[in-house]
Amino acid sequence: MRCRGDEEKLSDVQSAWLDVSPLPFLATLPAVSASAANAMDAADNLSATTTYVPSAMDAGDGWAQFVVLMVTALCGLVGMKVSFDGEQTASQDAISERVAKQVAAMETAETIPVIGVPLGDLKDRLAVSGTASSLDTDGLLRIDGVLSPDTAKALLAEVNATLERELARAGKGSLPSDSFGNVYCKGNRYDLKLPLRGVAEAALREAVLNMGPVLEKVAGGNTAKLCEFAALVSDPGSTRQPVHPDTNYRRDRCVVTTFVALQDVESDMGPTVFIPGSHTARAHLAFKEANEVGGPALAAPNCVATLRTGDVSMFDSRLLHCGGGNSSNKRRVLFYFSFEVSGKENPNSGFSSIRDELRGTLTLQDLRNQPIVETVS
Ligand SMILES: O=C(O)CCC(=O)C(=O)O
Repeated sequence: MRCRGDEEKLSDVQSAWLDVSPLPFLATLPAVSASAANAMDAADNLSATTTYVPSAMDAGDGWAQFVVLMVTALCGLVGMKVSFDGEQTASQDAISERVAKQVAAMETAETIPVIGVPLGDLKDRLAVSGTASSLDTDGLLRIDGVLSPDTAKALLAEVNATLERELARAGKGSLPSDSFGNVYCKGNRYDLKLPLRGVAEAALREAVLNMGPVLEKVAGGNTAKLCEFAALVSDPGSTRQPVHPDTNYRRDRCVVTTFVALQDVESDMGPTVFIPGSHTARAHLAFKEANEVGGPALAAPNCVATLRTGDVSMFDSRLLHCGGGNSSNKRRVLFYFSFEVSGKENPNSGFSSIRDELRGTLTLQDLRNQPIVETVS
């Protein structure tokens, strides 16, 4: 997902570097080192008053000078790689340290339940308004039974198969950004962008149809645009993320995100931790003032979103939250989608987790109106 952490920015740079990795050239070095030495000698012999003009490639020392240039470039690149590796380790260490301090700061905070509204209750207009207003006050709401067990099961199988295929496609290289989003604490954790077809499309339409009236209220009407469509996969051993908002503070809500459990999320599977009410200016200020590792924002009551299959946590993207560490032996998969609130600017619209061909193309209206193209059997 989400707010790009330092760790992610570094790994992006590193991936870019790996794309131009010089290592294959190293194998050819012994063969060219003699010419390089000759070229260096030649360079030493240049008089101080001589203006240096590179030789043509077909001149006697043209190739040798080329080799000198390559060696110099290689040394630079190897230096950069060593430096990036060091910086990335330092960044991961810094994140782990931040998480440890946050956990300590939250140790005495009360954990409160989020009461789920059963989907069936939302047939009533007043219930819709009441549920939607939790997003104003708490930045968080829960609706139970949004996806049918069959749809959730079929989508889980589809996500697992797509992830396997995409990881095989990436091989040993970095994960391609056309199918993976940024996520804090990678390694056993993936943000997999989904194509809008088959089971994934059917599941999106089913969820949007079921929650339509609430979504319409919280996202400023049916013109709200789909801006994220992906799955968060946390495998056993994935570590707790730092508490963060997905959008830095701004006065108005601009994005609403829905996490849907594709299997039961039990307490040892690293449920999402939310701090209700932390979407406000006061909470963001307190969070920043305490360097994001202490203070009243983290000491406030929090919710641990254990869910049953098909249940939903919906939250304002300014809300402070984090994915927990998965200490179980089960994979945790959340299907998720976000809508930009109509008329509000989404600062992350250029890089949020949605496949490029879908970015900015679908409204809530489109998804509520059009028929489900492929039903889940
Ligand atoms: O995994 C989760 O429960 C939440 C993930 C999250 O907040 C993030 O990746 O930004």
